Formats: sequence, C-alpha cells, structure tokens
Amino acid sequence: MSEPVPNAQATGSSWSAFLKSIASFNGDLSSLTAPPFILSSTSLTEFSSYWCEHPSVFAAPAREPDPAKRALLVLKWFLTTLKQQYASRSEQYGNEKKPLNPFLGELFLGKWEDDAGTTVLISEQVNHHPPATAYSITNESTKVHLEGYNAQKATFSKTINIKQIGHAVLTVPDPTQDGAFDTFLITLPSLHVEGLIFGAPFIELDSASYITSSTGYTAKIDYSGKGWIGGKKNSFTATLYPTGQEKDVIYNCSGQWTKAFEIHSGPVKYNSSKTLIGSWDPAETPASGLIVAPVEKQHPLESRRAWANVAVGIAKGDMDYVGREKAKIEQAQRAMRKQEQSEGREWERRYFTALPGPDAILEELAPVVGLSANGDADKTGGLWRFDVAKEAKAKAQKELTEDEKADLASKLLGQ
Ligand code: HC3
Repeated sequence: MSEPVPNAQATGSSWSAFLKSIASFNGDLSSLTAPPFILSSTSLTEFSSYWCEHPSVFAAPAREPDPAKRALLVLKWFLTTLKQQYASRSEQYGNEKKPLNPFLGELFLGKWEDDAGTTVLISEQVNHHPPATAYSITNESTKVHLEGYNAQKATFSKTINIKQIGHAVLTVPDPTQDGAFDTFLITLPSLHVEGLIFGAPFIELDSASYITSSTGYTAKIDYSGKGWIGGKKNSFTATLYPTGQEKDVIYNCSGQWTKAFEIHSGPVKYNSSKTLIGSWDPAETPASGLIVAPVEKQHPLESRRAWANVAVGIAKGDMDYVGREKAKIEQAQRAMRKQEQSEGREWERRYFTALPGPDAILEELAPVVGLSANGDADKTGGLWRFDVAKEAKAKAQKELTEDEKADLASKLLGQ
C-alpha cells in the first residue's frame, strides 16, 4: 500500500460535509451518511471470507505433531489473514469504503477449492440491533474449523476508532491422537481509520490482540503504525510463549501485515539469520479465489442476490435508486420483526444458535486474553455458536423453486 493520495472526488464539499458529520456521529457506523463515491456494494457478511484466503495455510496446523509448532502455524495463519481483512479493499491507495449494513438473516455462502481440498464458508447476520455477523469455515480434508462472531463499537476522537467485539475459535485436530484437538481462542484487534483528511481512508490496527490455546501457548500480537518519529505503517511484532510466561518467548514474528514478515525462534532481541525459521510474502502466494454460486442460483437471503439492485445503483452513482432499494429492504425487515413480535417468536437463524448458558471454551481460555466469559453476548445479541444440526437441516432442504424464491424476496426484502 502506498502513501494516501488525495482522492479527487473527495476534495469537494460533500467530503467536508462528511468529515463534519463524522465529528458528531453517535457511534452507530450504519448511521454514517457517507457520500456516494465512498459507498461500497459489498456487505459486511462477505468480510468473513477474509479469514481464509489461503486455505493451505489455514489447514497446515493439522499436519504438525508438535503442539508449540502447531501454535506457531496458527499464529502464522492469523498474521496472513490481516492483509485481506484490513487492507485488501484499499491496496493501491486509501479507498476504504463504507460497506453495506447487513439485514438480519443475511447469508454469504461460498467455498474454496484448491490444494487444501474443499473449504466451506458460511457467514450469517445473526443480529441487527446491534449488528453482529457470525461465521464458520471448515476445511473438509483436515477438519480444521474456525467459527466466531463480531460486532463493532465506534467512537470519534481525531478519527473513527473501532473496537471489535466478539472473538473467533479455531479447532485443530491433533495428528498424534485420534479424536483429540486443540482449541485456539482468538481476540480481534481494535483499529482506526487513517487518511480521512486526504479523502483516502485506510485502516491501521491498534494496541494488541491475542491467540491462546488449550495446549498452553499464547501469542501476543503488538501492532504499530507510522509514528511521528519513524516506524513503518501496518507493522507488528508477535511473540509466542507458554501461557502465563510472557518473557519466555519460544518464537517471534515481525514485519508488516500488508507486506512480508519473518518468523524466528527465541525472543526478538536475538533475531538474526541463525534464528530465522520461516517467512511470508503475500506477493509470492496469491490468495485462492472464493467460489460463490451465480446470483440466480442463490437463496433470496444471500447477500449478493439480496443487494443486487442496490449494487447496480451504487455502480451507476444513482443514489435515489439506491435509497429506494435500501428502503424496500428496511421496510420489509421492520414489518417482519413486528410480525414476529406479535406472534411471540424470534427470527430463526439458519446456521447459528445463541448459547443459553456458559461456554466451556470461554470459561477456560477467556481470562487469559482479557475476554469476558459471556462472550460479550449483551453487545452482540448472543454468544453465537455454529449449529451443526441446523447446517444439516439446511443441507437437507430441497432447493427453492423460482416462485418460492420470489415469495420470500417479496416478504422479507420487499422486492
Ligand atoms: C470499520 C469498517 C466496518 C467493519 C470492518 C471489520 C472490522 C469487519 C469485520 C472484519 O473481519 C474486519 C473488518 C475490516 C474493516 C472494517 C471496516 C473498515 C471501514 C468500515 C467503516 C464502517 C467505514 C467507515 C467509513 C469510511 C468512509 C471512513 O471508510
């Protein structure tokens, strides 16, 4: 990513009006009224795919017999996802746009087919107020499985600052013991928007995030940007140590999450060519493309089908049309919620269920990384876990006919 270049469209009065509106916004990102050229036609449900654009790196820990090295491979995979997650939309220059705010029940489904076999992605908007997205990613050959959910809390101080609420859980089968697996609890970094003043927004990650495992290893990833007195943007240093012994670093990784990084054994201060045991350069490993069904084959609640008209409006810059198409969805969704309320029921999530009680993984691992044991359920509408029974039910359902799809689109999306 190069330096932010002032965006020609963003030098006008609409951008200054936008900057003024940000300074007084209430923390609800969906209520930000951004100028047309900064609107994206991609919904936040699609962002879940960023966790796995290199399926072979995702699946690699399942082949490693040593638990410390397995934890290192998990850290490596996490670090390789950061570029996709936080910079892939603004790689050339800062042009991070405002994504579509998903409706309750919105789905984004896809798969990767490559050397790692088939890896399946399921992403669902599980809550609307406050908005929360849940996801499940499974590599079918190794059974490596990631699931999690996230919401965002924004504040304004000099720029937009975002605290991510939620967490992810990675399950990796232990290749040395049939049926055994390691569990990794992953926290989500805070971030802020840079380059706003130039009309060239991009993301910088803040402070630290953690990965802690049931096998007794913890990784701490410290993020830093370009400061007043030097440093490179999108930098990080990560250390892996036995849980509770932060000073006994076994491995460390450092570099730029948008560029290359190195992996060394031992603590950072001894890093040399002798301690170098690996590296990663995204330029050398192109991401595997996600395969998504053609829009006409999709379920009416699948993101790209549901937002197709809005996307056309955004591409044409026809904001009246965008406004009308968005309003149809919002009104139909409001009517649906009213009906559910009057019937004393809730929208049935298709793939995820809110846990009614405590979660064993969080009870064991959350205190290590400063997460709350209730998974911040009060801020995400629930402690969401992937429900295999629901997945089986969804799989067993026969494909909807065109008439059934049209009925659903009309009832749920006003289309
Ligand atoms: C803050 C953000 C929406 C949330 C995005 C999240 C945190 C979503 C979960 C993904 O796993 C990681 C991720 C990456 C980027 C985050 C987005 C960046 C910008 C967007 C704001 C709502 C847009 C702010 C408007 C503008 C014009 C300044 O870009």
